[in-house]
Amino acid sequence: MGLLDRLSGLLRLKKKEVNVLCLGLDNSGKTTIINKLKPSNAQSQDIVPTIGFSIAKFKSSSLSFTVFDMSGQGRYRNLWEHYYKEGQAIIFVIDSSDKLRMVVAKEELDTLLNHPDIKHRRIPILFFANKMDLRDAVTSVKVSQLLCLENIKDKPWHICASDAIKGEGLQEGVDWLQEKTLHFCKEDTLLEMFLCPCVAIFYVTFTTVLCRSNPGCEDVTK
Ligand SMILES: Nc1nc2c(ncn2[C@@H]2O[C@H](COP(=O)(O)OP(=O)(O)OP(=O)(O)O)[C@@H](O)[C@H]2O)c(=O)[nH]1
Ligand SMILES: [Mg+2]
Repeated sequence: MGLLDRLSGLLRLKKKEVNVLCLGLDNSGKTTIINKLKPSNAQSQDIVPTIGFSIAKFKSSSLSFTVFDMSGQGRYRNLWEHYYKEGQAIIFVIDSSDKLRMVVAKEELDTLLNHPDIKHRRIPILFFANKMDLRDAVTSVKVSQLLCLENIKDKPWHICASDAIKGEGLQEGVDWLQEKTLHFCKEDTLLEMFLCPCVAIFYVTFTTVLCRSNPGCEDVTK
């Protein structure tokens, strides 16, 4: 990110950008959810299974999200870890009606949580217990129990029941994600607000001292 971008971010002229990883088994509804979060004129009418991954963008009131929509198919899941370092937040989607594969979803979640690029970070994780409209769907409380979410102690997490086709439950999730991500951005901003003047003072002092010790030099700070 360039200096101008950072300055406009600090002055709130531009929405802060956040990279989000969207993970979960194939057919859980990741792409449908992300599509629904885009403005209606940017939404696609035709959702097809994701090959590899795709990048999408959507905005909330204060943030601009860049989403890495990863394919959940078994043969592509080994791609996920290559993007863990980039991610500042995670959306993990579960098909609440797919009881048979809930154990596979839990295995993938456990592998994610134990990965060295994720394990020691307080990265926020938003879970969507999706497909709530289907008759076989279990409640979000049950999904939470089946995935043992209460064992996640070192990361902020939240689970929302959703119906991605109708768009129900998505806004609640994005509001939570925004609040948690802004919390981390504020820490960054405070650091930047402290560091920027320090770097400027150091630069001026350093160039002044350098010029004084070199009589032929024009004082660049004037
Ligand atoms: N009934 C119902 N169907 C849904 C819901 N969300 C998604 N679907 C359907 O589930 C299917 C898979 O949705 P996708 O969004 O492609 O799933 P995905 O998780 O992106 O799948 P991969 O890209 O293969 O990893 C599509 O037919 C969607 O229409 C939902 O909340 N309710
Ligand atoms: Mg997809």
